[in-house]
Amino acid sequence: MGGVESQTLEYVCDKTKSTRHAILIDPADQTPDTAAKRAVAAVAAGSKMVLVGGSSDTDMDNVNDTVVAIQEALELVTWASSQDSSLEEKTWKVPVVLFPQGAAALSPAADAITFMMLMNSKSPRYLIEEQVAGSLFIKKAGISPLPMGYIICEPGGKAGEVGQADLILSNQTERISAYATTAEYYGFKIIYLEAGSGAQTPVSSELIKAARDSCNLTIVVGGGIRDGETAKIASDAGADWVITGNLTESFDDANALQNTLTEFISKMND
Ligand code: 1GP
Repeated sequence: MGGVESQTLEYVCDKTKSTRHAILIDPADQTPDTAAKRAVAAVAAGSKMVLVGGSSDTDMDNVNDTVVAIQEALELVTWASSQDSSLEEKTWKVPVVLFPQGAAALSPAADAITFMMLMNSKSPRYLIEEQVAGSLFIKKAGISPLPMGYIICEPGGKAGEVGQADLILSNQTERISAYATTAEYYGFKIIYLEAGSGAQTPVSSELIKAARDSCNLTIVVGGGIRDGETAKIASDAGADWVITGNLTESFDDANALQNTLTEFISKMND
């Protein structure tokens, strides 16, 4: 792996940072233009990464159009801030990372990809087959792979259904410890504890704590987190990253989204 390729991994796994926020943009739910406006508003609020993906209805076209629109919008504001000494240029330099449904929904314009094994899937397709199918595309495009164990917890939502996950129940702390340890032994750098997009209840703090105590990996938590207080519970339990998808998509007005996310991030790190 070359220097440029590993930069995003170092950035994502930087242990000196307090819990960071990332938004998830689902190309199946919004136009590229809307996605780009939401990404700029989120980064202005302090989000540190933009994930692009979804568990259904994404393909090469809508994923690529969305990634390109977000990259162009962030480049434009970076350029604008470089022309204005009162604005900090580096604030805008956040990675745009694929969070893919599978090998058929990728974009060469992304900085990196969560190269993941859905560890508690019952299907070989999500354990290894999609990864093999996408690997050479990723290599050729020069997208940085972020080695990640993806673990779906109850209620699991669409990701759990599509991925045929044997869900981790909220009190199965020993089981999540075993998955976290396995992820570390496999050499993954990140684990993503997922409750499913739109989940009524997020991943329990018991599960996050048990994972935190079992490994030194970067822990990403998402699914059903809609406010800063809930994000703080995840942060206190040991999450390095908190992801929100639906929260971002509920806003059409970029200023309102920016204000809401600014408050969210401030409460999360309170
Ligand atoms: C889904 O964890 C993410 O993969 C985000 O979930 O849409 O509920 O924020 P929400």
